[in-house]
Amino acid sequence: MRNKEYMDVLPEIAEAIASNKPVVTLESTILSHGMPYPENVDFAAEVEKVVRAEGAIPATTALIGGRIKVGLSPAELQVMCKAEDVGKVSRRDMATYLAMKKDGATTVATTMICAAMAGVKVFATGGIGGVHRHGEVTMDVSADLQELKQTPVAVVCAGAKQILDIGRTLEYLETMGVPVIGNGTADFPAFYCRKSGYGVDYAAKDEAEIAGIIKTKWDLGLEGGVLIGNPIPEEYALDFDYMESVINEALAEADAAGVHGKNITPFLLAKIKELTKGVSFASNVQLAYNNARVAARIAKALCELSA
Ligand code: PSU
Ligand code: MN
Repeated sequence: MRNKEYMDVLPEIAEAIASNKPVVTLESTILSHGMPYPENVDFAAEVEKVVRAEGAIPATTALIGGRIKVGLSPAELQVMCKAEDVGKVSRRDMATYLAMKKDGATTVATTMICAAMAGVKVFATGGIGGVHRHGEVTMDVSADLQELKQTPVAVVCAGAKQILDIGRTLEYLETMGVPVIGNGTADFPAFYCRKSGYGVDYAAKDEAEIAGIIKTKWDLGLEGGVLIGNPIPEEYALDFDYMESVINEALAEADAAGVHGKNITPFLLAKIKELTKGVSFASNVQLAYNNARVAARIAKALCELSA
């Protein structure tokens, strides 16, 4: 494979990977299409600090000027946050964006691909994509789920937003053989809410246990990733029924506007922001910091296990 020819890894990250030091990958779609500018600039800097405070190295990924970037400079982070002419790149878009030298933000699926190519094993995000409501009719199933089946990266998330059919999302992951582990919880979280009403496969007591499961899966030669559901801190959690009403309104607006395909998730995220008048943004930021912290601890524990 010649994928390294397309990739720039920041020296600090390359050195850490080569010497078994903890690295945590972060995605850029959350910046370009999930958060408003300029608030996302502070978030982008702060989430990297959270990873460093735990003794790990942050590696935000993006496609810029025909190159896969693993680790962004402050100027490149700014490009992703401003998001002027920055597309949303999932697995199917990757080759086109690189060949056409278009700038693109990486989704969970694409960030996993970039991480695996670079040799990074742990990734922190906000929420994953999944089976959309009525997905059994529309066949709108995020490529994130297929990626978890095939690409060996552990993804720490706060579950999935109620914009999705969480039950079917978990069914899909079960079929694909993806372990769904709760960090100190038996409930798969629902992003703004600590519980979705659906269980995880195993409620791990801490990051060391999670690292043990990840290592064992890969030692066995089982392909693909591991999904870790890490609930939003109690003090930032929002009411489930309130979010349900907001999301139903957002879904009705999407329906009326005829939005579909790759635009539906960004459309719904923007609507939720608008309808909750920014309350949801504070929660979104805090859950992402919390995921970055836990991902850094898992990355450290994995390094210790393979030392
Ligand atoms: N869900 C969120 N916030 C996000 C996303 C999803 O709560 O920012 C982004 C992630 O990058 C995820 C992508 O990988 O949307 C999924 O998009 P789609 O449903 O089109 O696969
Ligand atoms: Mn989709």
